[in-house]
Amino acid sequence: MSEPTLFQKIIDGEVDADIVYDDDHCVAFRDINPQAPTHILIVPRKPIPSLDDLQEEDREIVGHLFIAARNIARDEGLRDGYRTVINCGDDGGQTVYHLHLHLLGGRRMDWPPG
Ligand code: D5M
Repeated sequence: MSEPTLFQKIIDGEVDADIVYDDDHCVAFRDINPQAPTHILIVPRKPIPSLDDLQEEDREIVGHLFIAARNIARDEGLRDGYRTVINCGDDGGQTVYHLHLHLLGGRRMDWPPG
């Protein structure tokens, strides 16, 4: 068995995090290095390494992550909009290989991203 990722340890309660939401399918916590006034990571409990590893059977999980993001954005009061991001692989800027959706808000976002 491979070593559990940092996010798996957060899900399992072995590493502390500022958890803002959790349910049967996902856990959401504040990013330790926030890139916006609100920066939350929404992580499926299933340890899917990256977007590139998604299987057909994961359709519902992915939809669930986005519905959770919408609900958390409302709870965080992001009335003027927000951004969701999934980094995939080295060129995509992924550093933790447990799929996660970034929810960023509270400031105006630039485009294109860096
Ligand atoms: O995003 C990985 C993100 O994970 C990055 O924005 C920092 C964040 N991070 C790293 N360690 C922690 C802990 N311990 N708590 C909360 N957030 C953390 P990626 O898309 O893989 O680059």
